[in-house]
Amino acid sequence: MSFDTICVVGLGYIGLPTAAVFASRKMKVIGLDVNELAVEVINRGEIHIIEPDLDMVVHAAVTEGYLRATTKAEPADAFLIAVPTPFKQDRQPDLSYVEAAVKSIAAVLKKGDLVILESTSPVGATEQMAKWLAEIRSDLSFPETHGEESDIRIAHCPERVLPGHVLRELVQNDRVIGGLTSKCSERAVELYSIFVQGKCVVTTARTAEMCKLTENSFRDVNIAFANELSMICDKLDINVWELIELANRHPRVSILQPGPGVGGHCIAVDPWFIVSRTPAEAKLIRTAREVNDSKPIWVKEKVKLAIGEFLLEHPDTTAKDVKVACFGLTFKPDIDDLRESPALGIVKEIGIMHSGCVMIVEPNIEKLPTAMLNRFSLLDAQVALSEADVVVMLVDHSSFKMLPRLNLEGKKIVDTRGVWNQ
Ligand code: SAJ
Repeated sequence: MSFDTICVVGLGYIGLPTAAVFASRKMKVIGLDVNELAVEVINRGEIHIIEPDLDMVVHAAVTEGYLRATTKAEPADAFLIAVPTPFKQDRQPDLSYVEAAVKSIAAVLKKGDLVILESTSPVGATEQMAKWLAEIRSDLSFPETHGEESDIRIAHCPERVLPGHVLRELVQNDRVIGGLTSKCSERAVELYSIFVQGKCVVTTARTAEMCKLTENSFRDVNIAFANELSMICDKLDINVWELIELANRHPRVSILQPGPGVGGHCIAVDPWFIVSRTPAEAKLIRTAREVNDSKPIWVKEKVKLAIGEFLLEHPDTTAKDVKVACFGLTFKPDIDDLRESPALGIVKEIGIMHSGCVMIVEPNIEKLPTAMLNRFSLLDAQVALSEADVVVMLVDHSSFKMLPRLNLEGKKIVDTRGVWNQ
């Protein structure tokens, strides 16, 4: 049985591109979201998030009539849940958005439907999702009680796309598909085969959940290693960028790059889902999180030292006169996303710690968040460089790498990304 209508619940950074890609394959797609504004924007053929080329794909999908957004659940043959899964204050996973999403579709479910959890989730979340549905729809049977004969098929298929490359990676990446039964997996493979060119690899739901958490924890641990090296090298007066470049010449060594800390919505969150389930065992994963979380504080201290050194070298100057220029606010290079950005946190801290002028250079945004307007000014790179006494490099945007080094002479430099490492 093929799919007639697909419903994507949650039209954010994952849900909207996924909905648009299904629609681009001429599938009838309903996008369900609680955000009325987002629904309105999408139904105009526009987008409310930033992702290269997504505007064109959504525009085509909406104008051709394949994609429609709504705030009210409608019947479909497959439901993909792509809502946020943050953690709570105590770093325990917060599944309240998944619960709300599942409850919003429960009433329209019918025999034969497939429900997929795409959101990154702690181990056991897919089983929990099935339980929530079963509690509401006791007239339907679910895999936990009816196995392969269940009315509703349930699977976990974590998204794995890299922000900035979502449309390409959605199609090309392999997918890990963990059904609660084999038939659940088979049905989910059928669904993703509509657009996925990579392999759809089948496993259990728990393994699929752990697989996604493992991928992001692997990256977090490796970035923590690089960040720890950067702090060690700073103490030992060694250029960490040169060190990594040299060590990576070994055929079996591939160290990642240090930075101001780890940002984004996934890598700084997902490892805690493992720690929360197995706190006694997940020692390395927890420590890596702590190392990466401590890096912005270390950077702030470096800036404080740099300001102090500048003052020592310029005895006639007071702290109020020292101008600091911060390069980059986003959570990684060449994007415009400020959410969970260590650079943003560091800049705000500098604004509190330092009494003088703090300039910001961020070529990927047009204006600063309103709350920052009073304290900071957004300037062109050349202007900020010529004015600054202390230069803080926080994000290695491509355009920053082209800045002439000559302009740095006489300035104190804190380079967290190795852009000026020579
Ligand atoms: N970072 C470093 N040094 C590095 C690499 C990254 O400091 O060498 C920093 C970045 O600057 C950024 C943070 O880590 O602040 C995360 O950036 P990222 O590019 O590593 O990852 P995300 O958060 O954009 O996307 C990750 C990806 N996961 C992996 O690469 C294992 C993506 O494939 C996932 O789909 C995504 O998380 C997600 O949604 O889970």
